[in-house]
Amino acid sequence: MSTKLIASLCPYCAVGCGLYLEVDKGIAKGIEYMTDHPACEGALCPKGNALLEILNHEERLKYPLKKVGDGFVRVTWDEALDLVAQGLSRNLRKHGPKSLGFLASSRCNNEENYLMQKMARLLGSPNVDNCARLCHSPTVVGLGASFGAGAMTNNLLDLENSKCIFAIGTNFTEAHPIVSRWAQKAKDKGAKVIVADPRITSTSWMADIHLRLNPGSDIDLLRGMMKVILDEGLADLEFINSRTVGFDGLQESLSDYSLEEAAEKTGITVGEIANAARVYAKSPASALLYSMGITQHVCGTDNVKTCATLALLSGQIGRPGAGVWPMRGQNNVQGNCDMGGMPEFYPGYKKSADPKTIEFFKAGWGVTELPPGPGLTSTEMNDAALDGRLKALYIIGEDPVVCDANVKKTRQALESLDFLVVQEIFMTPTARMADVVLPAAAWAEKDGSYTSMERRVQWINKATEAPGEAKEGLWIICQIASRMGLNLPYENAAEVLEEINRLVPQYGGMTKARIAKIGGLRWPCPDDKHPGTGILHTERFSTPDGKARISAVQNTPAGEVTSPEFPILLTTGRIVLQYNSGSMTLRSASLQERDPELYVEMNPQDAVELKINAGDMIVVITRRGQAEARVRITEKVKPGMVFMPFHYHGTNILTSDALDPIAKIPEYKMAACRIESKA
Ligand SMILES: Nc1nc2c(c(=O)[nH]1)N[C@H]1C(S)=C(S)[C@@H](COP(=O)(O)OP(=O)(O)OC[C@H]3O[C@@H](n4cnc5c(=O)[nH]c(N)nc54)[C@H](O)[C@@H]3O)O[C@H]1N2
Ligand SMILES: Nc1nc2c(c(=O)[nH]1)N[C@H]1C(S)=C(S)[C@@H](COP(=O)(O)OP(=O)(O)OC[C@H]3O[C@@H](n4cnc5c(=O)[nH]c(N)nc54)[C@H](O)[C@@H]3O)O[C@H]1N2
Ligand code: SF4
Ligand SMILES: [Mo]
Repeated sequence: MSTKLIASLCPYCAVGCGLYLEVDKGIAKGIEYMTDHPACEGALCPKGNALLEILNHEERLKYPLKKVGDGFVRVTWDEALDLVAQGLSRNLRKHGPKSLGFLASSRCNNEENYLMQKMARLLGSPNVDNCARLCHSPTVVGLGASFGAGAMTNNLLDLENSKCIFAIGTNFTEAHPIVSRWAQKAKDKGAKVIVADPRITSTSWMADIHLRLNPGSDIDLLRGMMKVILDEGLADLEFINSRTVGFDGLQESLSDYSLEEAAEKTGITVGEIANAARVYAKSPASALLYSMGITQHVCGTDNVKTCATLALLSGQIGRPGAGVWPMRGQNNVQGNCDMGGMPEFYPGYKKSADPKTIEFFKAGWGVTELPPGPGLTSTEMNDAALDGRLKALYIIGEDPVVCDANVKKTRQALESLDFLVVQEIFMTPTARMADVVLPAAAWAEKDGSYTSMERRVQWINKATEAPGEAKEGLWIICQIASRMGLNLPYENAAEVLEEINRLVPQYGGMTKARIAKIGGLRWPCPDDKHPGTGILHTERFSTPDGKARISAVQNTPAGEVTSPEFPILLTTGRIVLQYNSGSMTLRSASLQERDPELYVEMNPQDAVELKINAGDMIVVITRRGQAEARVRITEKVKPGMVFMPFHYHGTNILTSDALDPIAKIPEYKMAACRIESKA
């Protein structure tokens, strides 16, 4: 038998499940479960199980393409790379380095992302961002401000030690299915589960207490819980005194806040809020899990800070089973942010606006000039393209034409660019707009490391051959860089990792040999003897003075509220069998079977009022546009609100691009809409 088993990772979500690929002559023929993988113990969710349908898909991009008229023609790599270098250089010369933008891919490995941001900055552009902008940018800045590190404080296995799991704005049973194993283990050992979500979800089915709050009222809920904790003497004063600052401000801001007010704003009862507060604060170890229901609001950063504050107030952090679990999205979004794929930070979360950072990297990279930040976020790049400040954009593995909020605007922004290059594994709606499309090797076809939501850094080796002439991202970036006169002389990912080890303190001891072992290592891992870190902030927080920041913020109203013209609240999110833009999962026949098209979930009461039947095609209309969807009538959504998954190409025509002023994340979770029968 010539079949080999090669260790790999699932390329979808940030749980970071391991698996073996059965490879024969460079082609993956099957999957073998990796039962000794610490985070997944051999389990995979349906997307992981179906990944070969994608890796071996006939529509994978195989050749470089250039736009001619409305279509594309195949070109050689030489021509494609020359075109890219010319497109970027032309604008650099004419309009300066700030006219260039770069989107790094959280589906790609650390080494590719490190090089992408390095190239951007060596060219003089501070404008590099990634999909964390649409996702956990409030975590990076909000949790970063509260604890000094914007990462999961504990780890997935440690969830088993929790006696209370408070899941707010996360539907982990669908979005991170394998996390359910750890939550279930905790539940089996007696943990109480509290879920705060406006919808009934498969996660809320797991709950002992389901707080079905009004969308956008999380700060009111959390403040209500804090009020109970303070009034009933459940605050951990010893912890507060020794390890935090800002408590007085919180006390003062809650002094005239009442539970009745919290109940009115959230739509849940005083009794439910008090009960949840008691269970959370009294349990010997409480985990607070949160995700997009918290971050994707105009008050996303404040939401995150308030979650952090609840944990601090109750002393529910820094111990086994007690901490804050931001449920990061993409397989390498944690790593992309760690590698400096954000305009606010150089690698290792060194602030781009700090002159010391610039000096550090000038020395580290051996150059005399580097652009200070913060540069443009991805959401700001759209505005900059529209008003002529941004002229050229290099996108690796992102599909903003499907995934941005208010995609009509994104389309116009991309149309107004002088030059767009997209590096992809499939022809996406975004790639279709490009001047040049570069075919990339997918995860199994290249070496490199990925950092999961629990800070777990795992190296995988190339297992299979890329289709046609598709190339590794590392090679492509270095080729473009050298054509633009930069010196990025890396032969392979291992060399890039060595530089990361030198310049990113959290990754100091993450050598290839160590992280290639099954399960890798969790950062911080400062040197090559360090065993990695399972739980952060056990003794001190990562802030300069070692203390956490308690914040006292009030709720802000949504960017868009319902009106007689748009009387229904539209919220959007995920379903288990589809993934983000669907560029991969919509191509998988087995995943496509259950939910083949865009649908909208509506409460029976609204359906009666609007004279709509299950299965009807209807039109959902917002201030930005309209989309057709098939109706599903269900109690899962409350009256007056509808839910649409965003994996199909209509939803984001509708969504609101109102931004959180700090993190610049759009408010995907709240738009006002109207529903009409299809004429
Ligand atoms: N199957 C699948 N898995 C995925 C993805 C995918 O596309 N498909 N994407 C990955 C990515 S990139 C990410 S970021 C994660 C995201 O994972 P999640 O954040 O868990 O996913 P969402 O469905 O966007 O939102 C979570 C929940 O927030 C609730 N919610 C909405 N508004 C509010 C609110 O105002 N308050 C509260 N408390 N809750 C609210 C929604 O009803 C929803 O159930 O998933 C990752 N995993
Ligand atoms: N309405 C609504 N919209 C949302 C959200 C929501 O909750 N509601 N959530 C937002 C969130 S949290 C996120 S993270 C974004 C996600 O937005 P995107 O990051 O744009 O979504 P993906 O589909 O993950 O896009 C990744 C692309 O990378 C490609 N790819 C995969 N592997 C590789 C590789 O190895 N190399 C290269 N070059 N390409 C590769 C895939 O084909 C895919 O097209 O969507 C956001 N949009
Ligand atoms: S939970 Fe996430 S990483 Fe694990 S198999 Fe499913 S999609 Fe892949
Ligand atoms: Mo995400």
